[in-house]
Amino acid sequence: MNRYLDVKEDVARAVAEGRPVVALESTIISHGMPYPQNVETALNVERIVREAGAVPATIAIIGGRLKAGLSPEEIEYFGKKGMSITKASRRDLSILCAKGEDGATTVTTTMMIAHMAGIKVFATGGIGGVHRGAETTMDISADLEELARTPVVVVCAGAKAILDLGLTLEYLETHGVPVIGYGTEELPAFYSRSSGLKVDYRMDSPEEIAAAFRVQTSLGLEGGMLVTNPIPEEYSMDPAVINKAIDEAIDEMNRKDIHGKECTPFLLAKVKELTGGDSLDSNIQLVYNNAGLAARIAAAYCE
Ligand code: PSU
Ligand code: MN
Repeated sequence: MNRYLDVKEDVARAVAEGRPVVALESTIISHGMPYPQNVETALNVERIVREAGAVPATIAIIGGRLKAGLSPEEIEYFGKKGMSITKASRRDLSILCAKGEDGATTVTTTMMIAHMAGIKVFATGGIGGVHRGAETTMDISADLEELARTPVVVVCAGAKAILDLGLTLEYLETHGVPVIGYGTEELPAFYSRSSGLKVDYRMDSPEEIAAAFRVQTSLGLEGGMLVTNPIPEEYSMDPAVINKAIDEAIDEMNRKDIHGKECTPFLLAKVKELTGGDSLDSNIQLVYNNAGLAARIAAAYCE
């Protein structure tokens, strides 16, 4: 057993008995949403996963321990500390463990810790990707590398147009990551149901996705699978409104010379500010939608 890993008791039992478990990330709590909506959302997501018959495992680093499964008090702690917690990517993991510090796990580190704990399915909002202008900044999220190397199914609502979605798909193709559209042929763009770009495969049931992932792991292929689940119609937003806010946010980011790991949290917060409460509400609803689908995929995988 990994000496840095703490698997919460109900999570460990479910994994050992081959019952469905869904991993959830903590950067979405600390850096993705404001307090107290972040805590409320994180707790609701856990409830949705439970109601769908799976065990939720919110993942984080606390005092240098890799945690697969948090208590409600620990979720509250992450939500309250917010952006003052270190946003932990692959390169931060060993340092935070050695120093005994806290870290909020991104898609990258959540996949890593989920895999260490034997969890196959992970639900989030949006993934990181190739940033606009990456041809000069080389800002490409470590999330894409992790999808290429770690065998976990990641369920998201596509990616925000703060990224270059076309280049993100190209990168995933190069690295052999299948991109599945759940009930759609088009890549969802987080706040809206389509980016106008095509996914690799459309699948219409959790069973179909679980079967494909089972083959992928049986073959011993490296890497995960990206399931993109469009935001429910009633919560989707006008792409023109969102895109205007994104363009403004990127302009301000460049003017302020923000770069590296600060880019994504800055853009997320700015877009939220520019679009008012609407975008936060949509964001919350799409996470709930992804949690339910992830639980059904995890259940189908365990059949
Ligand atoms: N995109 C979102 N919401 C988020 C993130 C991305 O719409 O909360 C977070 C996730 O934790 C993701 C991380 O893994 O940002 C990517 O950061 P970066 O671009 O620095 O790799
Ligand atoms: Mn980056």
